[in-house]
This record gives sequence, C-alpha cells and structure tokens, in this order.
Amino acid sequence: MTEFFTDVPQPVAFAGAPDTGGLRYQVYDPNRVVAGTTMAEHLRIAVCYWHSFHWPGSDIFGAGTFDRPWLAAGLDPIEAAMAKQDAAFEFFAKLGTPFFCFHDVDMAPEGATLAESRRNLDVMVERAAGKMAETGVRLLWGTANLFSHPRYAAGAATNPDPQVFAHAAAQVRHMLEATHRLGGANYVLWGGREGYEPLLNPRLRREAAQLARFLPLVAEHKRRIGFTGTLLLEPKPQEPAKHQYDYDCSTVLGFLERYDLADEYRVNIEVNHATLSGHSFHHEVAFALDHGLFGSIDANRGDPQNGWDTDQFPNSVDEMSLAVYEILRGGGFTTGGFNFDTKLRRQSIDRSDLFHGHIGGIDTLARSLLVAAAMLDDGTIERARDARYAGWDDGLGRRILDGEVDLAALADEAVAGDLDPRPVSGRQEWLENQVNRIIWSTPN
Ligand code: XUL
Ligand code: CO
Repeated sequence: MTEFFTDVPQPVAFAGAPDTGGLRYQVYDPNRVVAGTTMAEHLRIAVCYWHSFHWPGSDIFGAGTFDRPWLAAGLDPIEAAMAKQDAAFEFFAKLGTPFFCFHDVDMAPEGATLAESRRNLDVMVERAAGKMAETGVRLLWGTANLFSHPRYAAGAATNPDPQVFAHAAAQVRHMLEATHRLGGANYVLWGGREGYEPLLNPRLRREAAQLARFLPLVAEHKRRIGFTGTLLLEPKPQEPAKHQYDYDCSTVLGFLERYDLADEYRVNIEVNHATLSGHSFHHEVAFALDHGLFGSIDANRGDPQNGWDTDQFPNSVDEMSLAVYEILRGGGFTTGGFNFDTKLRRQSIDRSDLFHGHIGGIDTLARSLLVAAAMLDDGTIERARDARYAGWDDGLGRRILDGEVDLAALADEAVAGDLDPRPVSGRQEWLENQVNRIIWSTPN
C-alpha cells in the first residue's frame, strides 16, 4: 500500500504528548478524563468518507480542485475504490479519530445494475472490515445515497413511481446489512430529495403516506437481521429540494408521533441544517434532548453570510459549548457521536489541509467539552432554571399538572383574588454573563 498523505508522515500528536515537530492537537487528548469519561468517549468523533475522499472539490461553477488521484477518469472502478479506501484509512489512523461514516456509493462504485452495485459494495465492505481490524477504527454510521442518481430526482420513498420506492428499498436493505456487518453504531436516513420543488406537482398526503410506509419497513428489517444500532433521521429544511419534509427536529417528531414511529427513530442533527431551518444549533440539540429524540451530530456549520449548506469545520467555542452543555446535561451520547460531515474550501488544495480542518474542528469540540463540563459543575444555569419553575413543584402548580382543577375552578381561584402573579426578570443578560464567565475562566 503506497502512502498518500506524505506531507503528514506521522500520526498527529495529542495534546500533552511530547512534541515531535509534526502536527498536533492543542486541546484534544482522547484519554483525558473530563466529567468522569474520556474525551474520546464523550465526543465519539467520526470522519466522513464522502466530502473528504469522494468529492473532488467541484462546485456548480467549476471543476474539482483537489488532489484525489482515485477520482480521475478512466481508472478501473474497483482499483480506484481500493486506492480511495487505503487513503481514507491512512487518514483516519494518522488523525487518531475512532470512527468513520460512509454512504454505499462513496465506498463502492455503482454498477450497471443493482446486482452489480451490491457485488461491488460487498467486495469493498469486506476489505473495509480488514482495514477496521488493522487500525481499530469503527463505524459510527452507514447510509444509502438516495439522492444523487437521476432516478431519485423526484424523491426516493416519496417518489411518484413505486418502482423507485422499491429501488430505494433495495439500496437501504443492502446498506443496512453492510452497516450491521461492520458493527456500525447507527444507521442514518437523510431525505435530501424527500420534498418538493414547485407545490404544483406533489400530493402532500400521498407522499407522507409513502414515507410513513418506508420507515417501518426499514425498522422491521433492522430487527430481522439483528442490527441493534440506532436508526437516525437527519433533518434539513431545504437544499437540494426547495422544501424537505424532515424540515427540523420538531417537524420530524410530529411525523414520527403521527405514524407511531417515535420509538424507532432518533435524529442526527447537523449544525448547518439547524441554521438553515431558522434555528440555532443549540435550539435543535436542546429540543431533541428534551423530547427523547436526540441521537447523533453532524458537526459542520454554515456561513452566517449566505443561505446554503457550506459544510464548514466548526470553529466557534462560544456556540459549540452551549450545545455540548445540553448534551452533557442530558447524559451524553449513547450510540451517537460527532461526525465531521465537513468540506474543505476549494482553495485548500494541500493534502495536509484535510488534517488542519479536522484538527481545528476537533480541538473546538474538545475545548467546548471542557467549558460544558465547567458549566455543569458550576451549576448556575441549572439552578436558575430550577428556580424559574419552582412554582410547579407543589401547591397550585402541582394541582394543575395533576389535573385536580378544571378551567372553571382555576378561574374561580384567580378571580377570588388569592393569586397575585408578579413579573419576574428573565435575567437574560445575567445568564449570558455567567456563560461568558465560565468560557473565559476555563483552563485548557
Ligand atoms: C447533506 C448531508 C448528508 C447526510 C448523509 O446535507 O448532510 O451528507 O449527512 O446523507
Ligand atoms: Co449530514
């Protein structure tokens, strides 16, 4: 196997390790214990196969800019897939991260028929199993690409043609089995084309009913094959479709509850998808945790000045700390983790740039974890939240929640003049200052 990342000849040194003159993390040390658990176990970091190894750096205005020799035209597809796999595992091992994620078509070339695509995937998955055993790198999640091929232009499960639904079923079945074979911790469904372009052609109820059929089929198959990982839906409001049905966490929860699927699925929240839906990432994480929906994270952020999915590496500790705080407060990940569904910028053409992007993002998460642990330890935020709702713990609040009073009885109590509610400060600025106090005082 020839080395690809020759400009990064040795593994990236973890924070605290002796300086070797190579690349190093400033904060991330997988074995450092924070709030009772190692950084590696808290963060469960994964590198994605697609943007990092299967994307040439093209955009809608221009060709690929990256040095990815296995993507050149005219190569034998399986040999090219093997070269890509070698480079990917070399990268994972040198970066020192525990997990990766992939779509079927990132790892194995699509054949002329479904049967040929399946054979290709089987070959590459068996080879990946060997690489995983060699390097110790594990699979955070697998997923089927149900959005790139022209057959999915009008959706996969929500396509007007049931034959496309069947085609999607075949791909998901095979990829779910491949994920199981590789010991994946989760399986993701992102419905990039499950939505519409103009509202003039879709039947909305019809498409919802189709999606509501597809999701239990996947859950049934998961049980049939004995896969114990978590099924995750990845919300996104738009792009590529004008409107996507899995708009945000709240929409997904409503859909799952409406079709009695809330026990089967959790969410994979992406930072950039949260902001595209008009929320903050903090909001989506807090909502999912509070509603038992939280699963995993795609850590890539958007650019505040434009309205599309730029998939940039996270670099704001101020923003990330708030979300990591909610995760920590909620008990942390179970099967999920932080996946880097991130893209380099098109001008980042050195092979080492892929390392710099991930190192910066991972250090941002590690530093956010330290801040979040300090916030939890400090307790100010939770004490303020508890005090805010103290009225519901007993007395009137308890009687309302326990259903002991009806509307008329409540009204009578209020009218009798015994109650005297007074405005209370929300203390927003004070709370924000508390967060900054902890961010600024937490040592590395
Ligand atoms: C697209 C996106 C996908 C999913 C997996 O915006 O985030 O890469 O994470 O299909
Ligand atoms: Co994603």
